[in-house]
Amino acid sequence: MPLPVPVPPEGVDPAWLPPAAFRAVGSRRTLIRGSGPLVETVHGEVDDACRRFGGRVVRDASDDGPYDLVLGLGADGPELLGEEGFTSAREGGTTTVTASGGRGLLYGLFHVVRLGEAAFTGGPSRRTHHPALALRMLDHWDNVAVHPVMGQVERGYAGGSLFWRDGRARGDLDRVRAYGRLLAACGINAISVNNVNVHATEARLLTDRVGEVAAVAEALRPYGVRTHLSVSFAAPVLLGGLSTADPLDGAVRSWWAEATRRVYEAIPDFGGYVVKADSEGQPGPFAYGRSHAEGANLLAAALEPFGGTVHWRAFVYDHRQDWRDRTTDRARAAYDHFVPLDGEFAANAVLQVKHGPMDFQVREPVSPLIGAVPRTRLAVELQATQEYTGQQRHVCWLGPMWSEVLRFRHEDGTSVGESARGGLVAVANVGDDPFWTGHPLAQANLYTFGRLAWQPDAEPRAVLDEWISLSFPDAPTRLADGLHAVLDGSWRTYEKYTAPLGVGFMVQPGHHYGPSVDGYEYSPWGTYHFADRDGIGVDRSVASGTGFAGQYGTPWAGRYESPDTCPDELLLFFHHVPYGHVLKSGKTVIQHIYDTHFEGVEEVEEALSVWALLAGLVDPARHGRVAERYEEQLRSAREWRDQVNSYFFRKSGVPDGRGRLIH
Ligand code: GCW
Repeated sequence: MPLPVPVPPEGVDPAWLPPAAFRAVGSRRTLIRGSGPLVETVHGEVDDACRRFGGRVVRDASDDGPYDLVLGLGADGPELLGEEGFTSAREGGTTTVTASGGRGLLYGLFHVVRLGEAAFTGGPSRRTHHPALALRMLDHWDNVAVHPVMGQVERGYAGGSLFWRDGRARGDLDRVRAYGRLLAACGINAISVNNVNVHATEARLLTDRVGEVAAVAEALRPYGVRTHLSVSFAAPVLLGGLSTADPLDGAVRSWWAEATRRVYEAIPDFGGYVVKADSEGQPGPFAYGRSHAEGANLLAAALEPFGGTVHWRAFVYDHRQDWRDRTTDRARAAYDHFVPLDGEFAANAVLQVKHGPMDFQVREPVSPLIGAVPRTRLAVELQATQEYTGQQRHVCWLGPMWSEVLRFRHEDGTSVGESARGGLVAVANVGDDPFWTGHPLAQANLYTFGRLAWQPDAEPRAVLDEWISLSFPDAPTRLADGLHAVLDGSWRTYEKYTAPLGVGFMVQPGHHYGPSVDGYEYSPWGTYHFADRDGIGVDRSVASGTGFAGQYGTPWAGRYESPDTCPDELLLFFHHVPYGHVLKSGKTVIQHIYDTHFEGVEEVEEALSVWALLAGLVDPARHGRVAERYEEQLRSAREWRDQVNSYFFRKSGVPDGRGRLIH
């Protein structure tokens, strides 16, 4: 029986799957071959499209066509295709998608949907598609119970959670089903459903409340999305009443084995655990004098009989640092903790590393840990939720940043995308907001993440084109151009009016929105810029600084070591330089700060007026929401400009070379 297409509740935005995106498929004759749950999903999709657009769908034909589209499970080189790959071919007027697994067929259907009419034209062709990375995952930092400081979703800017409200499962699974469908359409195949900071209520999802997770898993399964759970390393103590959570303790091992067996009883295709241990106050193996490999392997052993994976986060650093202590450098921490453990992790343990060494700033170098653990399965973690990039009140399309990260090559020539054998993960940016992502244009980040996880070397602008043509199926060129105009450069614009040259932070402490140049300067978090009257930046060189630059191989260690060879955009991440230091651009650091801050605001003004001209081409609700957020972005960008420029003018006493007003 074809599975009916999930209908999101009234008023919820269709995002990149509006009915019109299915016109090309829905107006044709389609044959579907094969059986299995995901084939029913595919059938349901095509059926729904045909009802709208007048086409016809036949299952396992006795009737012999001709067909415009054949979607089938089959032995078309399945050994090459795996569970998720597919071939697409065109021959004699028929487009054929063949996959050896249900997920592959589903991805093949969405491939045809993306191509639209183009899928049904042109001469003979044949292409094989498979994802570069087997795991393409979103981590939800959703709390089950509302946290007094962090709310329902930690660092969430899109309303409440899709799964939980006020301490319990929300139950409206139609929305979750519709979510799974959106995820499948951009290639995402896994999510974790709760915050990595596991509080008391959330901890119980592992045991007596696992049924609530099972319900979410069931809603997502028809779209090929597997469910994972964040767990507390202290669960044996918190939930099992044991006196220890020591990973080498026999009772602890049995407790995890039994708890995990029960999870699989409830969720047979459960993906595994995500763990934040010994990080920002979460419990971990250090309390027992054990290593993080011993900690991770404990959970890996419990998951192994069922084919599950533990995602062990590498975000381990001293968050109670004394700002006076110049010997501790937070940027070094992940590498220092985990490189010595390379080779010690179980085969089903994945080390999940943030893409930069600090914490999702608008500009950071690539984490040196990513290139330094060849014997460890590694996942790279990005942040789609815009904690430090405007909190979904500012437009900041992260495609170009992520693409730079994924294409970066460490010494052995392997790109970050290739190193991420354990998958690509993003912290989710969605919630129960009618537009899913708070800012309607932030949907582009979610879509882009999925597509880059499928193909890390994809051209981000081409991905944006896909997002535009799916989300706005009848877009005139003027709309597509306008969307590119406001999105393409938005990350660089955001960078211009916020913290300069890779120095990071300068945000208001706690909630991290808006400027506060010294907000974290004397805090315990290890995030300092060291500005004084003469200069700014963090000396992370080997010669005179913290030695962080030496964690890279060739050529990066050498390049980052000297201010003469360090790329401008990372200069203040690696060096403390005088305000008069001349950048490769030919400008002094201080003049660069002034210029970029003025430019950043001008670019927001420009984007705002481009957006205004698109009224009438975008539906009024969406247009209005974006217009409203632009007003706030502009207000905030001006605040950033004026605070940053005034701060550095007052510190340095150097006037703006162009004589503009600085307060
Ligand atoms: O970026 C920081 C956030 C925390 C988050 C932490 C992490 C979930 O400010 O809110 O905690 O990173 O990645 O664990």
